[in-house]
Amino acid sequence: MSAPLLSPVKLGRYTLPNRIVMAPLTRNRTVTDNIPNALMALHYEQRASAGLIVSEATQVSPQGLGYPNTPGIHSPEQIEGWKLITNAVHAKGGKIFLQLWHVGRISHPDLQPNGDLPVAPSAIAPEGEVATYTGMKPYVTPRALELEEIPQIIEQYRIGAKNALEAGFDGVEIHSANGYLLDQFLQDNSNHRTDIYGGSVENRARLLLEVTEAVVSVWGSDRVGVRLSPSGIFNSMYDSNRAVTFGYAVKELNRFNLAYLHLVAPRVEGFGSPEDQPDLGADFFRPIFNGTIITAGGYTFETGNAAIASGNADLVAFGRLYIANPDLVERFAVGASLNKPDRNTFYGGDEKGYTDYPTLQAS
Ligand code: 8OZ
Repeated sequence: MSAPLLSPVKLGRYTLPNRIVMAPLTRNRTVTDNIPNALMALHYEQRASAGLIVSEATQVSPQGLGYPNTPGIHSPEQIEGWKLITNAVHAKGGKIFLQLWHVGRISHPDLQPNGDLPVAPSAIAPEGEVATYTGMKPYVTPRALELEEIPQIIEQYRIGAKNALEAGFDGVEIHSANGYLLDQFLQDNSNHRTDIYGGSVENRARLLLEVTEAVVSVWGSDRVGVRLSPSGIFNSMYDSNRAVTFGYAVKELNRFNLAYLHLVAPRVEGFGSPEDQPDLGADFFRPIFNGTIITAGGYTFETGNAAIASGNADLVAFGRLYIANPDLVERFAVGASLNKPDRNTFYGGDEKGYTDYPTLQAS
C-alpha cells in the first residue's frame, strides 16, 4: 500500500520530507512568567521528525492569555526561551512554526493585567468555567473592544510575529480557531458589533484579514498559515450560516497566497459540530482555497493517508498521537504499535506524560 503521508510536500517556501504535522498542543508547561524552557525544548526536539511542527498556542500579549502557564511571545525573556526550542528542533533537522494566539473572552480578570476584564468583539460571556491560578471560576462577561482599540490588537499580532522571527521560527500560524479572539469576531453568535467589524460577513472577517496582512508584512506570505475550525462548537461557538461565513473568509485568504490553511475537521472529539448545519471539512474548502491544506482531528495513519489520497488535503496534523509518540513518523513508517496518551498529564505538570513517552527504539 502506498502511504502518501510519508511522501515529501511543498509548503510555502519549504519542501518537507513528509506530510505528517505535529498539531499545536496546549500543555501548560511554562514555570516562570510564561517563558518557554528547557523541558519544552526537549519535548519539541523529540518530535522533530515531523514534516512540520506547529507550536502550542502562544499569546501575543499579556491580554491574550487565558490559561495558566501557556507560553507568550511578547517579552525578551520569552523570545530567548523560544530560541532553546527552535535551536533544538533545527539541530534535529525539523521545521517549526509558532502559533500566534489571543484568547479574547476565553480568559478571566485573574489572568489579565491589572485584573482587567477580558476583551472581545461584544460583551457576551461564553458558557462554562475557566482554569485560574486559584481553581475553576465561571467565565465573566467580557468588555467589547472599542473601534479605536482594534489597531492595537492588530499591532499585538504584528509584534508577536516579529518576535517569532527573532526567536528563530520557520514561520507562523495565525490561530483563528476554537473560539478564541479571531473566531469570536468571525462568528455571529459572539460578534454583535454594529461598526465595520460586525454585522455582515465581510465585516466579521475583517479583523482576521487585517491581522493576516500585518503578519504577512513581517514574514512574507509563504511562511504564514491560518488555522480555522469551521465546524467546532468548543468555547460556546455558533454561527447562523457557517458555510457562508467560513467560505467567505477562506476565499478572501486566497489573496495572500499563504503557506497553508489548517482546518480542524468536523466532529473531532471535544469540539463537536453544530447539529443544524452541514459539516465543513477539507472537502468543502478544497475548491475554495487556492493553496495547501492541512487537516487535523482524530486521524489515524490509515484515515490520514486516505484524506490525502482523496485529494482533499495535502498534509495531516496529529495531536493526541503526537503527545504519546515522539517518533510518530518512524512508527507509521514501520507499522509499529502506538503508545496511548494519558489525559491526566495533558495540561500542566512536569516531564511525566510530556517528555517520558518512549520511542520505538527505547522500548
Ligand atoms: C485545549 C486546552 C486549552 C487550550 C485550542 C489552544 O483549542 C487551545 C486549547 C486546547 O486551540
